Amino acid sequence: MRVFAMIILFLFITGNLWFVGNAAAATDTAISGKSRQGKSRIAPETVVIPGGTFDMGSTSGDPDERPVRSVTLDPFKIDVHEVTNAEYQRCVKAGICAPAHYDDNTCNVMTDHGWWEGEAPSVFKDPNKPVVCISWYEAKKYCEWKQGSLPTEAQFEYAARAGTKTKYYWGDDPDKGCGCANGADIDGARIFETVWGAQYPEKMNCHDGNPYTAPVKSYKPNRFGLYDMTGNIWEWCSDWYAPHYKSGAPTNPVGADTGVYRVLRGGSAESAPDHLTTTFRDRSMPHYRMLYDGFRCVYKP
Ligand SMILES: [Ca+2]
Ligand SMILES: [Ca+2]
Repeated sequence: MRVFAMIILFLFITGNLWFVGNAAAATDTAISGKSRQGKSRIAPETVVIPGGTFDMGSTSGDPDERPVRSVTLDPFKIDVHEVTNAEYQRCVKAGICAPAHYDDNTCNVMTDHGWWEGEAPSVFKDPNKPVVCISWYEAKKYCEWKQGSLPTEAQFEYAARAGTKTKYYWGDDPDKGCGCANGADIDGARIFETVWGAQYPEKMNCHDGNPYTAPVKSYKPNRFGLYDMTGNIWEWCSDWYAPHYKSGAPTNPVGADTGVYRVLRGGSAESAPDHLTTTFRDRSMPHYRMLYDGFRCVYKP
């Protein structure tokens, strides 16, 4: 399921970055890009999500999105955007967090030899972009430093839906998502076709402006005012992954009691539309670090 990341990163590393097109990304010029000092101008922000009951999962998605069940959540507070490189660096400077693993050959990137643990391209290190190459343990430590925690999978889906019942927070049509999310789009397809001579199999048929990660808050927020709950980077959740949900109507569910993988949610810049839905579930081993995996935190309101 990480094939798109493999392809895109291969093209980047081999110097085939000729991305054009920036038609639809709703970039806020007030917050995008670096300052002259190269520091982030994006402030940490949170929003309180009201408690409520919603139908979690999907009958039209993958089998692990079932059974659809009625979930009730207490109110919680959540980061408005993904944790940025600049924010994470503050935890590093405080002596709490280990540096993001961009250059120590412990992050999984792609070269012409395939997936291996190598150095992350510099395009991922912008202070306003989400921190990646972070294990689940490292994400958890950051959130605890912030006196929060990683979101549960139920909290993430509830926050991502923001009251909607459609596949995406903007509706059911992935081709209308390019102002709303950084996913696999036409430009990713163009890069792919140029080098590989084949059709990019699945994509949003529009231009989202970013073949790699984008600065946080580059796209429209959902109804809760949250950015990039769909796309840009996958986000670690606190739950162990299980191949199906427990049935019933739980309140504040926390996932499986134990497992091998931790849940990742939301899809990323390398994700095809089927992986960008509000219900799609990805997973990874908690010690694993990937170029498109990051996180945000939740807090008590
Ligand atoms: Ca994209
Ligand atoms: Ca995201």
